[in-house]
Amino acid sequence: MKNYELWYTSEAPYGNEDLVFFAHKTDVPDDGWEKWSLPLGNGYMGVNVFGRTESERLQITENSFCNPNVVDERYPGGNGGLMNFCDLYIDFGHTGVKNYRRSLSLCDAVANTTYDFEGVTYAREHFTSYPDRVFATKLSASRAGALSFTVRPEIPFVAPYLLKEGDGMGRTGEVHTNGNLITFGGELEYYAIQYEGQIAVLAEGGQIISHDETIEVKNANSAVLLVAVGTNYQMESRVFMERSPRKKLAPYPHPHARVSEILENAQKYSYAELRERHVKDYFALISRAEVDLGGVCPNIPTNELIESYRNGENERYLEELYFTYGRYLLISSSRPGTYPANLQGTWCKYASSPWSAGYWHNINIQMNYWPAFNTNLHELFLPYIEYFKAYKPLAMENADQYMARNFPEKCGEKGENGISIGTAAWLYKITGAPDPGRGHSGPGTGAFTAKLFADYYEFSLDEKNLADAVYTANREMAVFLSKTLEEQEDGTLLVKYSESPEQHHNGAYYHTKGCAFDQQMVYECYKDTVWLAEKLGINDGFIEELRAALPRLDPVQIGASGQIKEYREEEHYGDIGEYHHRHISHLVGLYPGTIINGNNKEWLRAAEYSLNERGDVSTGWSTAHKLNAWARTKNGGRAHDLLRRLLANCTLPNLWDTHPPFQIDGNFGGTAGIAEMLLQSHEGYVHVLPALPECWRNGGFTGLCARGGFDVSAEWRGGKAVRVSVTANAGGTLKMLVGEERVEREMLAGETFTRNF
Ligand code: FUC
Repeated sequence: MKNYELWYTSEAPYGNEDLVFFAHKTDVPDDGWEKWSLPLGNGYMGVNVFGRTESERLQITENSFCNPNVVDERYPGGNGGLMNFCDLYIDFGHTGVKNYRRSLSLCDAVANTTYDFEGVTYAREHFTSYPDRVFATKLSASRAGALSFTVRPEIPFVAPYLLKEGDGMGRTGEVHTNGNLITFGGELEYYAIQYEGQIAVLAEGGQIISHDETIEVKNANSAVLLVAVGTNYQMESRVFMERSPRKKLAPYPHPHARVSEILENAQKYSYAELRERHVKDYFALISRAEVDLGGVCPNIPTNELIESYRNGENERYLEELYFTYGRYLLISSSRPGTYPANLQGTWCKYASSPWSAGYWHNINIQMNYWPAFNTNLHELFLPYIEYFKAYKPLAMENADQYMARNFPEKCGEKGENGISIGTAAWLYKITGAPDPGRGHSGPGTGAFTAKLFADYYEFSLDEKNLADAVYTANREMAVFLSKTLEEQEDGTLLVKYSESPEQHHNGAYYHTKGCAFDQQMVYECYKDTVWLAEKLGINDGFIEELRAALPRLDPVQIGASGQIKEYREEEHYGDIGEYHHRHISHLVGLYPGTIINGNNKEWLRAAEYSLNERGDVSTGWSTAHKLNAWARTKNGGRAHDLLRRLLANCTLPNLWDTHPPFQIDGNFGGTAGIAEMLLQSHEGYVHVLPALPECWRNGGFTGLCARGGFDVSAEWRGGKAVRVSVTANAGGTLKMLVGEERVEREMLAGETFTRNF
């Protein structure tokens, strides 16, 4: 692996440091945290490292630490949601330091800060370990006995209420010390979340002095801090089904015992062993896939690297780095046994995060998982599968209620109406499809989610989760959607209450029947359900019904301008809705769906027309969606235009994507998009280098994934593949297109086939 590293010559600055509520429509970022801090994470927690020398700030997030999302007139878009768990300060009092450098290595997921102060070189190293569930920091100094500091956790936002008196969203918190251990914790009132964190301070040489709320280390040679955190949250159905907020977690034990156990277990290892266990675990994932565009690591800090990219320099290296970083961020925020990655991954410094750091289901959560499939990180989707299993009973109840209210004539018995998944969701509740005229995103959002499951299976061939997760998600969604359809006079079946996500017309959300988004998503869901049923040998009346309905969905219509119509009632592009709206919901059949593909050139041309009219100028995630869409049209040049925009305009100095504000979906969508330019497999064959831009003259990749369980590596020169290597994880027929050449081959499970071209 090349040396992929983010690095800087100064610490994360102060700037709106006290920002508590992110007024996300006013673009007032917390400079230090949002733009310059470096994120670590193991799924259990996220840590932002500021690299400061006077007083280091290590800001810790735990994903279940949420208030509800409430609408408050002062903060448009709602307020609440995920909250900062703790700020861990380490006071050194070092000012005016020299030879400063801080970095985050993507090769081993370790952050470092080094500098000279009064003739001594100080070094800090940090990582979050998935196998041992702790955040670890090692502090050292070049001169024996020169290391002195104070560890000072601060529990932010401790107050009897969050927004206004009596709002029920208060927080308690206390810090205690005992020998070399600091314990902090309390309750987040609304859901009665009990939380605790423990910090073990281990010093080599010198003295450890504990005060009421801090621990001082004096004249040590080196020291190690180990941090474990937890809450009493458990991702179980009863949490979603229990209506009373304070009872949701009532049966679950206080996290004290578990946090203590984690910290005790971690202390059985030396720091070097913990580090080794962490690196081994992380490297196994990050090294599975790599993209080499011929980039050469320049000796300039990452913020300058982005600047230079804007001027047309160091482009290939930053693109490779960005690809690797997207995979790094997903590994850091979504591991088996933890929670899914939210809108900000797993990083939140606020009392109230932008869009509550929720799971938003009309594009954002889907985008988070796109790179899991094509960049060889399949198991990182498992947290979402577990989340789905937990919220499913509520999704069924949502479907029952939606049907009873809006389609009484079609409403089945309780539990017979499938599942409904609306846009907004958190670890404590999910919403269903909106009632007629009330929401901004049609019932297709649920199928958009089911698509993740189908993709997960097509890439991973994980038979274990096929029947009760992948198939269930699709079939139950198909059941719900089938009841939302209304038969038209010409026999077409249209979603009766339909919205193209967040599209506006004349200043209001536009409500209609059978918009492209809903029709395409229903189509994809039916198609996937039928295919999965065939895999499982299921062929019942309902599957027959879906087969018969597919040709009547009319999901793609071409309008008078040559566009894919977003609305059936539109004639020319832009007749209805915002011309340059950020969502490209009418093109979900192009990506991540597959119905608009190269087998129907007319549709593909129409999709290109719509993409061009929508324009390239947009927010982070939207740019990433367009990048993937252009890759699917196999236009590498246009796909690269979008990648360039993403990096030049929507990327912060710490390489986080910005909407603005920071949203992680753009990072994930961008990473998936780079892979999509290099390898595709949605047209019944593996297409190697389908959308290679001219500026990627020579290069290679390893370990990208194609549907059917194929891992692919390739090298190209002068824009042409010279060598392709495919491993068939499950065996089967490999059909492949390389340049103009079609290759077909029967393969055994585990077999690797390599060919020069
Ligand atoms: C969708 C988008 C918004 C924002 C929000 C979190 O609703 O339309 O732009 O990204 O998610």
